[in-house]
Amino acid sequence: MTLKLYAHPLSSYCHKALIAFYENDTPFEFMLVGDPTKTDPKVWEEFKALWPIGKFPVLKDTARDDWFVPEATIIIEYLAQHYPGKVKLIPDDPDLARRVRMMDRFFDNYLHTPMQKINGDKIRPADQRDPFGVEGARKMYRTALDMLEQAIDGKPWAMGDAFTMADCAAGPPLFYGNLQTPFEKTHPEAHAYLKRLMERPSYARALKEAEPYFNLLPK
Ligand SMILES: N[C@@H](CCC(=O)N[C@@H](CS)C(=O)NCC(=O)O)C(=O)O
Repeated sequence: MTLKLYAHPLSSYCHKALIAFYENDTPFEFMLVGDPTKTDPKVWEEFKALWPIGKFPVLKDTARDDWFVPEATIIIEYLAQHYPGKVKLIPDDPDLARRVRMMDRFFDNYLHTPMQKINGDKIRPADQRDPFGVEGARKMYRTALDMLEQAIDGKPWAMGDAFTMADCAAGPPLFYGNLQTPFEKTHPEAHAYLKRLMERPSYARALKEAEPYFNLLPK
């Protein structure tokens, strides 16, 4: 297989990249990392050599001199450029593309980062928790959700009728954020959007693959 994706099925940023793969049925090999009991040590070494930062997903393209591509957004950009499919996750129009990238940053920075902070704090030892940081993360998540509630305004997807990279970015932090603090009652539009995302076959598939690992989620 030409494309190798170093990823874990439970990881929210891997979901973002997986949605892009599944939207266009792009073939790839899933290289499991991040599970000490199941990760092949050779795969882990390969992954750490590629990207010592140690965060997944990371893509390796063996058809292009083993180019490696870290960061979910950049992986989606790479697929759009080198392995385009029927669903154009980055529009051709430069202004539309810039708006998609802006929404991608919005979802990553103001929903995804706070969601990770809140979850990450739960698995810290009790004496190393960061209530001040978590409080800030909750406020940021809530502000971004308020903005999304207004912005989505009955649109099927973040940018309107077209499903784009912005929707790949939106699904995971909304899904995990809603598990932390359900928002169906407080943010019905954002919740209906999450439901559409979860029913979309690409994200439904990524979630199905994550199911066996849900027991590992911090309570
Ligand atoms: N900026 C990265 C973030 C990736 C990230 O945070 N990945 C998490 C999983 S969702 C991870 O690798 N966690 C493992 C670790 O930090 O050791 C991206 O956009 O892909």
